[in-house]
Amino acid sequence: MADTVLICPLCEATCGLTMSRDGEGRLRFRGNDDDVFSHGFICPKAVALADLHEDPDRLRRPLLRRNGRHVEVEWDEALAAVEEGLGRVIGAHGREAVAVYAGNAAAHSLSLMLYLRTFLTALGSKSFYTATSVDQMPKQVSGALLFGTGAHLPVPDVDRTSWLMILGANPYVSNGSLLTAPDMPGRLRALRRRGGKMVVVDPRRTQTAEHADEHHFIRPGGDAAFLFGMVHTLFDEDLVSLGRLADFTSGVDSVREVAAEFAPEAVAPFCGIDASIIRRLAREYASAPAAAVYGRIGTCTQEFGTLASWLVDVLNVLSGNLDRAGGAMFTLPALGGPTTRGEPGRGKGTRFGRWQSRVRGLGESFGELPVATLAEDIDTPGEGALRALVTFGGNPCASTPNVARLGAALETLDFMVSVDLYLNETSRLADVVLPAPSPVEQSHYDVLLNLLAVRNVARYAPAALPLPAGALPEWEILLRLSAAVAGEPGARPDPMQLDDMMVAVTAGLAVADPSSRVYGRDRDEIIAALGASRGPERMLDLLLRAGPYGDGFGSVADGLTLQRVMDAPNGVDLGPLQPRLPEALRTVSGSIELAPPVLVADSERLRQRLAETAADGALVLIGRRNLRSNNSWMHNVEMLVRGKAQCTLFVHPADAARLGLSDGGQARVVSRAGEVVAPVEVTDEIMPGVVSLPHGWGHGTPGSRHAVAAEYAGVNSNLLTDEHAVDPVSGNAVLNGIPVRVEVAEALAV
Ligand SMILES: Nc1nc2c(c(=O)[nH]1)N[C@H]1C(S)=C(S)[C@@H](COP(=O)(O)OP(=O)(O)OC[C@H]3O[C@@H](n4cnc5c(=O)[nH]c(N)nc54)[C@H](O)[C@@H]3O)O[C@H]1N2
Ligand SMILES: Nc1nc2c(c(=O)[nH]1)N[C@H]1C(S)=C(S)[C@@H](COP(=O)(O)OP(=O)(O)OC[C@H]3O[C@@H](n4cnc5c(=O)[nH]c(N)nc54)[C@H](O)[C@@H]3O)O[C@H]1N2
Ligand code: SF4
Ligand SMILES: [Mo]
Repeated sequence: MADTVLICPLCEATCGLTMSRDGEGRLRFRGNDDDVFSHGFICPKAVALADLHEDPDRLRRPLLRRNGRHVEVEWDEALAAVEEGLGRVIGAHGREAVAVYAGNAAAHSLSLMLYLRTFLTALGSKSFYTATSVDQMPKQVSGALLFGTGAHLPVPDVDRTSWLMILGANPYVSNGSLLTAPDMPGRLRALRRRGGKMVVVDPRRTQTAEHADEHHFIRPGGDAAFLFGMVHTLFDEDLVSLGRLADFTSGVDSVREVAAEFAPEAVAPFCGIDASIIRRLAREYASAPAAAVYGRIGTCTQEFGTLASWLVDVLNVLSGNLDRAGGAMFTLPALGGPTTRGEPGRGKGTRFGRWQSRVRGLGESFGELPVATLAEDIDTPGEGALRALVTFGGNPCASTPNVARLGAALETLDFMVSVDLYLNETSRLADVVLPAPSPVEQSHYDVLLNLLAVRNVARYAPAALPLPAGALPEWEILLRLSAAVAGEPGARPDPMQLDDMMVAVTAGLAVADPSSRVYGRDRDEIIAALGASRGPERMLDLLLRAGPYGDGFGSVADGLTLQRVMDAPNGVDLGPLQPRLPEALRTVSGSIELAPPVLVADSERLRQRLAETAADGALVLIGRRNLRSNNSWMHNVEMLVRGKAQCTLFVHPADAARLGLSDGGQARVVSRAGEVVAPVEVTDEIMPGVVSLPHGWGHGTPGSRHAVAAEYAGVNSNLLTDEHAVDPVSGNAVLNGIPVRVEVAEALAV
């Protein structure tokens, strides 16, 4: 059999793969050397796709809960149960009583990327939650405020930069995030080989830090203060130099005023980095030919998440590095996106807080509510309590703060549906579980991640294996679910007509958009040209052809169509990132609004905290990621979990000595929300006063189907994180810097 080419859907790196069979017929995945973007790079997770595909625990049939047990049923029966169950809740409590949670797979599954919207529209509930609010919501909020585009953010141009500062990210392990770049380790090595410098700021000396020129421990939550110290230095030492950005940037003076309160000498005790180091880094950064500051999970999922995310961009603007080669740049994606639609250089801006969460009153952002409020909006009795939940490709009982409360709340729901590959800690609680096909049975195009890639590329891969009998493609599952909740009982729409409607709406928007390559054309002519075949490919073809490189349905010779992209199985390289400002801006003013009032105001919260330093003996918890893991969901693959235990508590030797903890012994970790007992790993790679536990573990809960994962269960670190702790601007959960007490767990000590 000839090798089949595919694109890895597991993480943001989007590596090209090949699939073949060995002599015994077993699947084998390798890096695709000819891929225009990844050039053969691969990590252990992609090798494990074979085992994931063959995993007997992976769901293949719809499940219905009867007498507390999940039994396999036919699709029609499962979908009828959904229509009845959700219909019952909607009839009694209204549409808002049905909540939706979309997990990480919503950024990786082509079907979810294109069809989740259809389901949300059909359902018509504002009770929508995603993994974004335990992840990058602060970055999206600050991006929307500064540039007018929440989903399309500047990306550090790692391939051309000469000075890169990484805060709260570990791309040697995560392979990059909000930064799509296959082989981040190789790209970072290349940066140093060409004489560039890499600085890592992290409470842990990570694998990435080991490969950096400099690493500085920072106190968890200290980033906004530290970055303010750098901003202050730029003004103080006359190093601000916006270059061409000055023509379309407002608010510089306000930033100068706010930063005046944050001299390096004032922030140093709070963030734990010496003032002299902060000043030196600011000078180095300002004098580098091309430099970028990049922050990720550690700067987002913390107390000052939006401030820190904002200040990353503030630095890139003040130093003139935004929108220049080697700085931080916007992509020009083939499908288009928020920066390619509408009037170039100007937009409507983003309104936040159009509705609020029920109990705590936290505002929505981009149409979703903070998931940290989901449990209380279910378990607080009274008017408006949530009564049903639909989850897509997520595991909130593993990944959101205070999972004990959420799990208990989900057990009280009237009805729950999950679409997933597994019966995990969350879907085990669902009344109906619908199996998404294996990743290798799904076609792929990175609709979202190409917005954030270090190169403009267009790559499509058809499903590597056909769907087995009795399986439904995920887009069809979504259409059938949509039809089950749209309209009224007895008058539901036809699922496939919903697909036609979606294409018609998108085509209508495209012909009305002056920036589109089909502007002014006849909508029905466009729809007819797409053909009648349903599914994601038709939508992809439409978006590609109307997009910035598109053929405009015949108006641009050699423009892209889906067929042209398919004809290049190794991908179409559209070149390195190009400067796009001010045209890519979508703010109301048409300028970079560098000093959004809400962030200037939030700076005061930080200023008031500067006087605080860690009390003697106080400990805070942070997370970490493992190379052979993917959040909560690849632990049922033996080759990824065997060997040295991954779910251990990192403790600094000084703290271990003080607390009487020993390497290999057990520790009890206690927070406001809960407690866990985990094996201790004593290591000086973690900062004193900080302990670290990875998230996504704690398997083997009753009713889940995870034979392997249950053997390597680990503990769920989100038993410790606190649902009350959120970044107030974005509502994002605080998952790092959790105050904890740690003690020897006598009973379990080895
Ligand atoms: N303490 C702590 N908590 C964290 C984090 C942290 O750093 N620390 N990180 C946070 C982050 S960044 C994230 S993104 C979240 C992740 O939070 P979630 O998205 O809730 O969790 P995942 O484990 O990524 O779950 C993904 C699910 O999608 C399923 N899946 C995979 N492919 C498909 C598919 O094609 N279709 C469907 N329908 N399902 C599929 C998998 O089986 C799995 O159950 O966790 C967050 N939680
Ligand atoms: N192998 C693997 N790859 C993955 C995933 C996975 O689970 N496993 N998950 C994927 C997902 S969903 C995402 S979002 C990305 C995330 O990608 P990254 O952000 O690169 O991932 P992390 O390894 O969580 O890195 C966060 C870092 O922040 C540090 N940190 C914690 N608190 C603070 C703080 O207050 N300040 C600073 N400066 N640093 C802090 C931690 O020590 C850690 O090193 O990874 C993706 N890739
Ligand atoms: S780095 Fe990510 S995209 Fe690349 S092979 Fe590994 S899991 Fe797949
Ligand atoms: Mo994430």
